[in-house]
Amino acid sequence: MSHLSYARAMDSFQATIDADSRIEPRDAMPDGYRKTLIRQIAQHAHSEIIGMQPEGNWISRAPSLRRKAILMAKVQDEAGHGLYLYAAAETLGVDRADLLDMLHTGRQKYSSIFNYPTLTWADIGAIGWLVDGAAIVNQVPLCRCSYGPYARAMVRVCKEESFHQRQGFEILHTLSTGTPGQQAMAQDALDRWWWPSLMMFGPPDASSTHSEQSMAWGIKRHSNDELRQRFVDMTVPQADVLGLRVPDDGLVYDEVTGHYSFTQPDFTELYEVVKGNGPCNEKRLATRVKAHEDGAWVREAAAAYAAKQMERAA
Ligand code: FAQ
Repeated sequence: MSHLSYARAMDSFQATIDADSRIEPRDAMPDGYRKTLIRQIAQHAHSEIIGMQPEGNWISRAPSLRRKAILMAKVQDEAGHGLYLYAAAETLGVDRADLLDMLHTGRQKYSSIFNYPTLTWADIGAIGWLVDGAAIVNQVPLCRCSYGPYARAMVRVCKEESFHQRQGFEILHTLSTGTPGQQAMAQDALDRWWWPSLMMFGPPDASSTHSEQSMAWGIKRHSNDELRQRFVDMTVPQADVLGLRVPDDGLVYDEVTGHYSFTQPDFTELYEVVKGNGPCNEKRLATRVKAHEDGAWVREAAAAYAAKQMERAA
């Protein structure tokens, strides 16, 4: 592309962003915009499929057939979200096999939250309520992301996350209105999942390397701290309904602003988990790599079948 046509293409990109319209796969876009989207969408897709593990671990131990059926459907939804997201990333010119390879070799990240263990059944409630709750707060604005395929994928994902959040709340509601032992189990799950859930929103704004540029490009619509605040404001009243105590002595509701002030999570823990030093990082990655290797014959069979079909059609 000549200098002049490149400059025109970039003007057209900027005009689309300024008009708050959508960029589509065939539109010209700056390299940085493409790279940022590939990074974020891939990390998001990886999170969805790694995120199947902490809950999948409880499918065989769910306390009733009804709970088992619901949990299986939820975990299956997460796999589906991964597929929509890998498909959205592929519209940017990358191959999902390469993205998976980057996940498996630690060159691309996935969400810190999935490196914590699910110790009791109440953790399944806490994941649905808090983790899917945080995912909704983060992802609803992504439905307005400037990149069309990502924004459209988010619409369906958010609808499903909404069901997931309610099922988690309902599990905890059952436990928190149950026996003293069940109530204690629900409280313990909230105590352990509260801080990692706040970390899901990423580093504080002052340390967020990508936020400013991503917001200028309309990829992110709100900063990490804005979304973290929104999550706290939404979740604390729900904890009250459950009769559970959010484990933060610094939590105060401000009548004037209409927001809660709250204690920030320990961000050194977030950085450590992201570096690979969380309680389950090694296990999650090893399980994922094994699943990929065990599934090689399925990919090979599908490719052989497709080749045979093409040969016949020719
Ligand atoms: N974990 O400059 P920023 C789900 C990295 S929901 C790991 O602020 P950015 C549903 C970040 O990549 C979870 N890494 O970055 C579900 C960057 O690293 P890099 C997935 C983190 O991108 C529920 C560096 O730190 N959701 O799966 C984390 O502007 C239940 C600097 O940070 C999404 O991915 C973290 N928590 O903002 C599934 C949503 N935070 O690449 C199963 C889409 C930050 O420079 C069960 N993503 N980092 O080396 C986003 O909205 C953004 O990417 C943020 C980070 C907000 C996560």
